[in-house]
Amino acid sequence: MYDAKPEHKFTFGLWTVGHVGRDPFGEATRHKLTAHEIVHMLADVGAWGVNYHDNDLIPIDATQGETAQIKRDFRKALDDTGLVVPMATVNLFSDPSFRDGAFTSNDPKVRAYAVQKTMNAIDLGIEFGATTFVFWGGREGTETDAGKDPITAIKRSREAMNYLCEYVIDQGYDLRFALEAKPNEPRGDIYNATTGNMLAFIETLDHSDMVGVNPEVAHEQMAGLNFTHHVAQAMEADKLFHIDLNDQVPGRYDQDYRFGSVSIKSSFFLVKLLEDNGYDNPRHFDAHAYRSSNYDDVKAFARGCIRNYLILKEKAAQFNADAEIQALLTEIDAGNDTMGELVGAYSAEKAAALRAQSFDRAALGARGMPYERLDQLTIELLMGIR
Ligand code: GLT
Ligand code: MN
Ligand code: MN
Repeated sequence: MYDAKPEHKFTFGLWTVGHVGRDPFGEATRHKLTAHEIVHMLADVGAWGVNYHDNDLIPIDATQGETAQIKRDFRKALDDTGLVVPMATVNLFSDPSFRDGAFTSNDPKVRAYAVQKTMNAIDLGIEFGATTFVFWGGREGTETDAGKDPITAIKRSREAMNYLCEYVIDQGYDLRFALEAKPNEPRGDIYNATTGNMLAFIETLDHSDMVGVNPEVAHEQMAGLNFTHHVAQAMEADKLFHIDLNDQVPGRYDQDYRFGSVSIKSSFFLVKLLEDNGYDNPRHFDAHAYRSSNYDDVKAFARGCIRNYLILKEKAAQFNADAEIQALLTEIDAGNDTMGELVGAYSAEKAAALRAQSFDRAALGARGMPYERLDQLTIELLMGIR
């Protein structure tokens, strides 16, 4: 019951189960695992794939010899376990050279280094089969707007993305980009703070067709926003290339909790949205275990992410099959197409007919809306008594 299958496309990053528990106030509480060990742990919990930043796999100062050895070990772990690498990304936030941004830095040398590092990270992703490349610009922002012009920042981001799209096309790679928004942390404020910002930005790119989004639950919830609505906008625009699943108490620092562990109801509506609409890209858990966990408990964490998704998927199917719930939905839905002669696609005739129409405002305002009943049924279903 609730076991992962390849078609679920459950993935974890090396940095997720490999998180050593370091936080701004304290040192590591777990020893560092090798990529090889992480891949085996992920295979044990039933994951389909593993993702990485360039420097999760290859330390930034590794020699050529070390790099070759790491790649051999990683390849062997993938071969031994059957795990795939669907996504890769680049670390443009840890090194002090990126302390004031990478693509949006005021220093042209830093911007050039960031683009070079990304080209190398793209090559490293392609080498292990990645077809999606994520951009999370953790340092692309400010603590004070005195020193950076936000309009210039948008232009610099665009220039970098256009360059890198051309690079991918030039190399003949089969790779799409997925942009990940976050409102703040580690910067005071991060540019393109929400998935909606990213969607608007993408439309201004030269190759917008190859660029989509990678929304993360915690990042919209940190800002107190409805994550499901953001994901819906991305899906409707055919831009949901990837998704970072985790959980988060709104208004806090980025907690990256186990998926489904905090906000059961909104996680349910998210899973329902994804499943009802045939989402078929990776389901990536970008989360990490509590700092108090040892590696046995980290495994429990990873299994919990998977189980919670699959339990909520089952609940979504139950919701769709529940006669009482469906009857209420039919009652609520007053018919989408019944005013088609007045609205829908505009024509001068329709506008004239609409103007001539009179509406019974009192009747419209008095129509019953049994959302309390519907929500209570949803809650009872989620609490397991339906
Ligand atoms: C980092 C961040 C995540 C991003 C990762 C990809 S790194 O852990 O908090 O949200 O998805 O760069
Ligand atoms: Mn993320
Ligand atoms: Mn996060």
